[in-house]
Amino acid sequence: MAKEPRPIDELTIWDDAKAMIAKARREGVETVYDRLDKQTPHCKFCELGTSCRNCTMGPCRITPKMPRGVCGADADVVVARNFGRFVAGGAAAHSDHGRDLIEVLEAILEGDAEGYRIKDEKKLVRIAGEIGIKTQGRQLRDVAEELLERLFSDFGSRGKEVSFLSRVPEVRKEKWAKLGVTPRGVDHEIVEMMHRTHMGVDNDAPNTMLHAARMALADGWGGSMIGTELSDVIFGTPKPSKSTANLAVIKEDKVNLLVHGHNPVVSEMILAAARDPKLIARAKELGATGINIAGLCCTGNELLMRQGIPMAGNHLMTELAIITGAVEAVVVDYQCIMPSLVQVSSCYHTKFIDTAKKARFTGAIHYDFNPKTAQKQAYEIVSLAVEAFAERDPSRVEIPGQPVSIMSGFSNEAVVEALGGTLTPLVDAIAQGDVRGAVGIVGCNNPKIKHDSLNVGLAKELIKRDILVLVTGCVSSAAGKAGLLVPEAIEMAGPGLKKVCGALGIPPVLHYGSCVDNSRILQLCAALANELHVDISDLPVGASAPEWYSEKAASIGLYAVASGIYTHLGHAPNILGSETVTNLAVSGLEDLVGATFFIESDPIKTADMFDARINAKRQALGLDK
Ligand code: XCC
Ligand code: SF4
Repeated sequence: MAKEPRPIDELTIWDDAKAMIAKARREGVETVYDRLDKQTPHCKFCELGTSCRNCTMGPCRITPKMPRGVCGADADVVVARNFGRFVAGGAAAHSDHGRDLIEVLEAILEGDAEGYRIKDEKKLVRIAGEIGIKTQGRQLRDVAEELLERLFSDFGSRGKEVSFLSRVPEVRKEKWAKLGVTPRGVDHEIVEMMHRTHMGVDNDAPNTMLHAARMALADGWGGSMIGTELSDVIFGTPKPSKSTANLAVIKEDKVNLLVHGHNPVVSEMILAAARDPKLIARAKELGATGINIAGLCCTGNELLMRQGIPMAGNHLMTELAIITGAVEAVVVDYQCIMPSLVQVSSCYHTKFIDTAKKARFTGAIHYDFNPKTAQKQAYEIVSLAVEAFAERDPSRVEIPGQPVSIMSGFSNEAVVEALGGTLTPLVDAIAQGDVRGAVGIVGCNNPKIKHDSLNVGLAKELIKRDILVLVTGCVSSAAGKAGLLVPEAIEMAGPGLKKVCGALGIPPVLHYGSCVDNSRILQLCAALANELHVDISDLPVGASAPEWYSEKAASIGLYAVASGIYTHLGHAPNILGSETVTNLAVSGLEDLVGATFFIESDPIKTADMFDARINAKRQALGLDK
């Protein structure tokens, strides 16, 4: 018997989304919500993490009656192995993205990347210096070449620790060394996790979990940090700028091209091509007034941070954006791109174009994008979008609402500049209690959770309590649409935050970038801890992924906790089938790394938890009596 679809009001908090879900239902276009209905109830063993497919003596399911798999693995071992591989997927995704940027830098240095250049030379020299490369009196090229070698070697297995550990407070590094979780090399830790989780290798759940932490640290302080830093070097370090968000950034009178995925290497070129006068002239010939590039997910965040492009939406808006009927092309790189977008595109005139050899979509138009030919390829792709404008069916176009203003571009460099050159004013504001603490709200959407209800609910609740909020990834669009990313949002903040942000002319919720840019938050925490001569776990800070869905989010959560940051998840990962693993995650890690996870699905209660934690940390630092 077919289930009744859930009422639209229960699915999302946004009017633009509701209008498009209704349109999808009218037009018979299947969305993520329809498929979730068909997939539920989910397999209980998989939900608990107690099913194992790691060998062909199984698959096995662990139950009270069958407490061990064929090989003898119990629930703890099976859950830990599954979670370890889950986090490995996330760490690999971020880090492989980071490596792609090293390869672009290499191509630039080899003169093989027309259209790309080193935009922020100062930053290149600065980060080289930070990881111990001699910079004084040397040519930029020599420094860049050595940096390249060092970062490539961060992926290998010969290092004692990844380079950016130079940023970590000494006390933290000592803790990691004592636990044996100092991340050595990105590929090293991921390969070792695959090894450990093979049948008959690591059969002690806490030991597997500690390695998961080590691997996640290799992501946060390695792969992701490299991704962020080199994106800044190549495309420029973000500075605050204004833009707009929601589906109304799609323009009825323009050729609309959406960039989706994570890596700015493709989308930066697309944006440059869209400014080509010949293509604009052709768009006008076909009756459009111009070419509009808008963003989805983290590629969107990358371009919003550096180029100020408008944001069409986050994860759960990606299908709905196409359903407006006004999108000529979706150009994707990799990660978080639902394969369903090919089918949704085929219901309209939308061209779906994939660009990475490692991320192909059956039914898509494929471009084997590479730095050498990027300019020409980008021109061809934008040209495809422009020509598609002629195929648009105006009777099927519906673009809901009005765009909302946002402010973006808060890199640490930009924040330090806004503060007058040092972090001291921020430290003072925290010490005086105007800013009581800070929480990074990060991560995704998940159709099991009312779209953006927790992301927005938690952000609003925290700023009321004078807790500064930093957002990245899909939470940034949510915060933007809720009006939280403009200086005027201080009206929704508590008195202290209102005073500080008001004086600086910044929003109480700062857009800190894409998901790899959570490394910016790590770096900020490390800098604050170093300034105060304490450990990261002593700071009045927290992290949250309220509506997470992805392996990457699990890796982010784990590197945050392992770095000493108290971390909230809106729902539990698939570990509840093991008491050992669950207890370790929600309490046992506190003794080991000075932070834990907590799971809570109510935004007010979540804010209460952060409040209590921040109060305790403030008292321990002697800031409050
Ligand atoms: Fe999650 Fe990363 Fe993806 Fe959005 S895009 S759905 S991982 S928040 Ni970065
Ligand atoms: Fe079953 Fe063990 Fe094989 Fe997993 S590794 S499928 S628990 S026999």
